[in-house]
Amino acid sequence: MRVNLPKIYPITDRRISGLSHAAQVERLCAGGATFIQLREKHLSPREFYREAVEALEVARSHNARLIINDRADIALALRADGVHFGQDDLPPEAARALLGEDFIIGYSTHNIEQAVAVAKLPINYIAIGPIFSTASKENPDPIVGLDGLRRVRAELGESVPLVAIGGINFTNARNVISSGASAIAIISYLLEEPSQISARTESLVAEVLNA
Ligand code: TZP
Ligand code: MG
Repeated sequence: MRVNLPKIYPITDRRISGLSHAAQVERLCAGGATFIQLREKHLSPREFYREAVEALEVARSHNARLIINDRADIALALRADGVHFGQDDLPPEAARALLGEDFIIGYSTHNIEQAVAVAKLPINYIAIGPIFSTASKENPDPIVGLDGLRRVRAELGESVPLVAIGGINFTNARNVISSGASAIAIISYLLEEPSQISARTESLVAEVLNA
């Protein structure tokens, strides 16, 4: 399991930002993001594909990597950099067979048992959350907390790329990283003020640089 993750991993949301995926990627990259996930829960696959083509062009122009949430078919059709699955999506083994060895596959988990169970699968990083309470996900799982994150890190060992998600912002970011996260995935803190997306990204990248 290997992928070189930057510490900041923004995730797009059209409803929170009021912007297209491409416009969000543009603002996030302008602030220094280099690894971004497109997350789309409402558009049809065809509409999402169209938006993702544009977003990928923007990402490529900034040398940023782009991960597609939920949809291996769209990720493959686009030749994106990777795909991110939850517990109800395509099994990672099936996705690996479809996508090949070079695709990044990330997998969301919500407790220590799930995180340990998926560590043997052909994936590149494990996500764990929600660390804190979040309004960006429908029906979120119980809060994992920083203690839970520390326990997951201790169980997995130091070498597993571990992404923390859920309720992370400027104020708690350093604590999340010092509790064992390789990277922090963020939706609302970066997107809720559309005019501040680049500025918030830039200050967060600086905040965690030496965390
Ligand atoms: N999975 C666990 S929490 C979450 C997802 C997709 C939402 C994170 O959004 P925010 O706004 O950074 O709390
Ligand atoms: Mg999913």
